[in-house]
Parts: sequence; structure tokens; C-alpha cells
Amino acid sequence: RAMAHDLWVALEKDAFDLVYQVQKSVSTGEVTGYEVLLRWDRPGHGLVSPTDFIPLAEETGSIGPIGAWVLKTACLEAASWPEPYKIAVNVSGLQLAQLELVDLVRMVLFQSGLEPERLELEVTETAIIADKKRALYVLRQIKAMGVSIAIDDFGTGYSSLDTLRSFPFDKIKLDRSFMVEVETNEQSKAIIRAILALGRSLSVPVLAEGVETHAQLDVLRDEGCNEAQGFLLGRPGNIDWADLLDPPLS
Ligand code: G
Ligand code: G
Ligand code: MN
Ligand code: NA
Repeated sequence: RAMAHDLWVALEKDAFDLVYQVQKSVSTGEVTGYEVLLRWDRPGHGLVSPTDFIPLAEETGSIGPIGAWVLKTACLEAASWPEPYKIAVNVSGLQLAQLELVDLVRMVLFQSGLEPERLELEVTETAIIADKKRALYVLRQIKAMGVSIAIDDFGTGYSSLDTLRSFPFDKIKLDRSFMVEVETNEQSKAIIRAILALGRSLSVPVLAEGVETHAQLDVLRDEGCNEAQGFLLGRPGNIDWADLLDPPLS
């Protein structure tokens, strides 16, 4: 298939890019880290979303080298940042089912010199469930290196609670669908409140994704959510260090 072939060409030509989306503390507004998002400008087609090409890469075998490129590039870039922020890298289900991921993470940390505490891997429940025993084995080994593990898109999988019980996650990333109408709909608010209570009783911080309005952020603050990410706080892009280190007066 044409697009599958173009993915291999892109790898060869180093034609992928990474953008970063800020994550902030809800109570203090401080930057807590950045999620790393992959971008591909496909020649003759323009930007293609990872939602469209990651599944194809999984089907056609390029996900291994693409995932390795993302991890290596993100760690190298972050290691040269003027501030030691954490980075959160998405890992696909197929990568998680492979023991090589453990060696890849170890090698990339070594080569980049990035402190393991600055790296977080985001995994989805669906990815874990595909081959649960193996996935948990891989995650335990990676966690033992000092890397943290977040559960991504939380609440949309079919057995969230069971997944939470089976692994000591370092963060819960609440799926952005929960933010819809949270400021007006009591049902939505009740669900968020329940998940935040769950996080507190397990001592796992919760990050809300897809925060687009001040009203949503206010609800999260009232309910004691730890961190937030979304267009209100910052769009995925390049980090403007000049702005961060010497904020303009507002
Ligand atoms: O901004 P956005 O369009 O980047 O991301 C769309 C989806 O693609 C999200 O579910 C996100 O987790 C996923 N995604 C983005 N970057 C990567 C990546 O480097 N690897 C994997 N496996 N998924 C990614
Ligand atoms: O599944 P994952 O959480 O990794 O997906 C990140 C995706 O969410 C990316 O496509 C990113 O561009 C998108 N995203 C980030 N912030 C927002 C937001 O505030 N609203 C919406 N609709 N999408 C967002
Ligand atoms: Mn993610
Ligand atoms: Na997510």
C-alpha cells in the first residue's frame, strides 16, 4: 500500500517531527512536563495524523523503527533542554508486546544521558490487554530503571479498574471525552469526582486531558485534580524557551 511504503521512506529520510504539549499543575500552574507527539508531513499529502498512520505502521511492521525513532529523538532533544522537564512518550500496543522495548529504553537513556526520572511512557489499557502478562512484565522492567508509567486515555477501555489493580501506575491520564460538558453537566462532574477519589485512594496523581476552557479548569481545581493538559494550557508545538525562561509581562 502506498502510505505504508511512504512510512518506510520517511524513516529512511528522517522525515518525521516531534512536537511537545505542555502539562501543568492545576493548583500552581507550574509546568510539570511535556507530552511528545509525532508529526508526519507526507509528501504530496500534507500532515497525516498519527491516528491514521500508527495503526498502519502496526499492521505493516514499521511501528518498531518508528517507535524507536520517537523515543531516541525525544530523549536526545530533552537531554539538551535548558530546563530538566519531564517528557511523556506514547508507546503503542505492539511495542509493549515486545521484549525489545526494555533494551531500547535502556539503550536510549544511556545514549542520550537523559535521567530516567525525566522519562514517562504513556500506555493505553487496550495496549496492555492485548497480551497482559507480557505487557506487565515489560512495564515492570522499565519501571525498575526509574522510568515512570502513565495509563493513557483512562476510562475509555473496557476494564479500567482491573488494569489499575494489576500495575502500580505513576499517573492516570483521564481521557479528554470526560471534559465535555463538565462545567454544565452534573453527571459528568460526578464521574470526574469519582475518578479523582479513586486516584487519591490509590495515591496515583490524575492528569485531565483535553482542557479547553477556563470553566473546565475551574471544575478541576475545585475537585482537586493534580495536572491538566489541553489547548487552554498550550497547543502541541515547539517549546519557546525564551518565553518560558523570561516570561513576558502580562
Ligand atoms: O496530536 P495527536 O494528533 O498527535 O495524536 C493523535 C493520537 O496519536 C493520540 O492518541 C496519540 O496518543 C497518538 N500518538 C501521537 N504521537 C505518537 C507516538 O509517537 N507514538 C504512538 N504510538 N502514538 C502517538
Ligand atoms: O491519546 P493521546 O492523549 O495521546 O492524544 C493526544 C491528542 O489529543 C493529540 O491528538 C492532541 O493534539 C490532542 N489534544 C491535545 N489537547 C487537546 C484539546 O484540548 N482538545 C482536543 N480536542 N484535542 C487535544
Ligand atoms: Mn497520550
Ligand atoms: Na490520551
